[in-house]
Amino acid sequence: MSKFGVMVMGPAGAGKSTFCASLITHLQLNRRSYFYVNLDPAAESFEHQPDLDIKDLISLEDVMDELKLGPNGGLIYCFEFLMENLNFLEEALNSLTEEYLIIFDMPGQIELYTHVPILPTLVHFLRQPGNLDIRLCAAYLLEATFVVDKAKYFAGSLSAMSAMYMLGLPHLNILSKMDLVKDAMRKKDFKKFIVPDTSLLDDDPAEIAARKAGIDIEPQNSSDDPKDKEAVISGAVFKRLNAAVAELLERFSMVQYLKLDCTDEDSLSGILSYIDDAIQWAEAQEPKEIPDEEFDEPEE
Ligand SMILES: Nc1nc2c(ncn2[C@@H]2O[C@H](COP(=O)(O)OP(=O)(O)OP(=O)(O)O)[C@@H](O)[C@H]2O)c(=O)[nH]1
Ligand SMILES: [Mg+2]
Repeated sequence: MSKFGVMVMGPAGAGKSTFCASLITHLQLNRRSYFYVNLDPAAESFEHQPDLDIKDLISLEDVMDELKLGPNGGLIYCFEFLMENLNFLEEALNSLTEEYLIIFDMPGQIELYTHVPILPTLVHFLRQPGNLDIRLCAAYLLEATFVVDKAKYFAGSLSAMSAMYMLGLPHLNILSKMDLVKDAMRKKDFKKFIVPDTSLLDDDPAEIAARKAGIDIEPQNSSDDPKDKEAVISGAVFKRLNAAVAELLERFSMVQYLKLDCTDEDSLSGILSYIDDAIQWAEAQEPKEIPDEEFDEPEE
């Protein structure tokens, strides 16, 4: 019997826990079963109480106090500890049926998604056939406000792609907090950010004018002095770096975004159907018996 789950990931403050809470409220309204797993050892308050909380295994505060670690080192320690105690997850999740959507609320430390090999091990454990056998997908959240700063937007898109490669899961990229940009940006302008590509860099008026005039904008740090090479990247070099990242994203055509507005039921319902599709949840459901009263004629 398969189980089904979604791992909600993304940088700090991207809106992961808020999305988990809204998704749970939406599932409740639609009479669907869920199991909420908090894997952020620093998370304190929740709109919906987790069904399983990593803090019952290990808390970041204790780790930082006792081992004199900082928050990031402490988090890595907590995850290494979880890896040594995977029965904590196994015991809680083992009896869940295919009706349940298991929602993993992840921490926001970006290093967890990019440079430590802990998450691939965790994902492998959760998906392993014959063991928990969870059909899992990733929901990677990035704040929609990032589109205001293109460098930030491309860097965020690159981190989403990095998580996608590292985990090898069916992967949804989601621009969260859409309510914050809805009024500030025209729909047509925002549409360009749904699939990152190099044309997004075309609308710098100075650059367009320079290109039209056939002028090559020279990098500011073009000297051979090693001290200059160490200097902060800026000006044309920075633009070229952004263009290279944009080209990379475009060439692989791997990143595309869905829009999320947690205050809008239709938006949540749309995201949930993408999750369901990615893990093929509907296909595994037993046809349910409809209670007789639902067939009753409405009273005049
Ligand atoms: N306007 C708006 N604010 C949001 C939305 N989602 C989250 N926020 C706010 O953004 C902040 C961070 O939200 P969280 O849901 O805690 O983000 P997170 O990704 O879980 O954060 P960490 O777990 O600390 O990495 C909070 O102040 C939320 O109220 C949203 O859809 N719209
Ligand atoms: Mg959170």
